[in-house]
Amino acid sequence: MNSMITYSTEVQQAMDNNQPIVALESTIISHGMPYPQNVETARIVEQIIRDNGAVPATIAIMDGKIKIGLSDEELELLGNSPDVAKVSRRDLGQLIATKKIGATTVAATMICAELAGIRVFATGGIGGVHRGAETTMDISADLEELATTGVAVVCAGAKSILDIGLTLEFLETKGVPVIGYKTDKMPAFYTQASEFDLTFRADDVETLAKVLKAKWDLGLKGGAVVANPIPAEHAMEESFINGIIDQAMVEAKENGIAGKETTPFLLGKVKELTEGTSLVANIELVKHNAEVGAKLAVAYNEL
Ligand code: PSU
Ligand code: MN
Repeated sequence: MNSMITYSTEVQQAMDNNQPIVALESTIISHGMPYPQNVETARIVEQIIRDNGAVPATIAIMDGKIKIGLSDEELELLGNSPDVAKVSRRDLGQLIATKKIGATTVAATMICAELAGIRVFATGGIGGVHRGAETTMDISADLEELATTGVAVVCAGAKSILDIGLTLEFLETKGVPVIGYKTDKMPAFYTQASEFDLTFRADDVETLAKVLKAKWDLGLKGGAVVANPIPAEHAMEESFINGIIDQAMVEAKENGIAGKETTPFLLGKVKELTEGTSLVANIELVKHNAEVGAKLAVAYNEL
């Protein structure tokens, strides 16, 4: 057992009993949503996973260790302290060596989940190719991780703060399956569909589980995106949210925002400009992904 990893009692018991486990990221708590909704959502999401037959494993870096499964106090600490680092693949060694507190992105959560033997991970949205990446070269490390690390990420697609078309091109080049769950189109986070077609659709979690197992049994490295649209009743009006996103992009440029600050800045601006309605949509889609993630983990565990 790797001495840099520690498990909560709940996750350790699930592992000992070969129960299905769903990984959860912590950047969505520290940098993706405001306090206190972030911590409340994290707790609700964990409970949804339990209610659907799996065990939640929220992942973060603390005290020089990768923590798989967090206590209530640890969730609170992540959600309500100003100096939590956003940790992607690049930052993992640094955070462990310096014993600082770090919240894992999709990329870093995938790495930690794979180390722990967890195959299914649920979140809100993945990072991607940013608009204007042809000059900024801002491409999220999440995409490279999906190409490398064997974890399935259940998400509501990618936000249109990103270039969704280029994100899909990048994933195709890297051989990452993007599977539409009950949809033929790539979802766009706040809306159920973007203009982009997917190449495969699954209408039940058993099919999803079989596709993942076949890929991994072939020895193909890398993960997969399970693209699960926001429930219709919580979806936002497309022209409204896209107008807001355009305005947030202008403000990011005016403020000279770059690098790892870009995604948190845009998420915060969108929330501010929509007076919080985007936050409600965000919370609802994460809850839906947790439910599908738990059902997928159960189905995968039974194969
Ligand atoms: N998209 C969201 N909410 C989030 C993130 C993305 O809708 O909280 C976070 C995730 O942790 C994701 C990270 O892995 O932002 C991507 O950041 P970057 O673009 O800097 O790679
Ligand atoms: Mn970036």
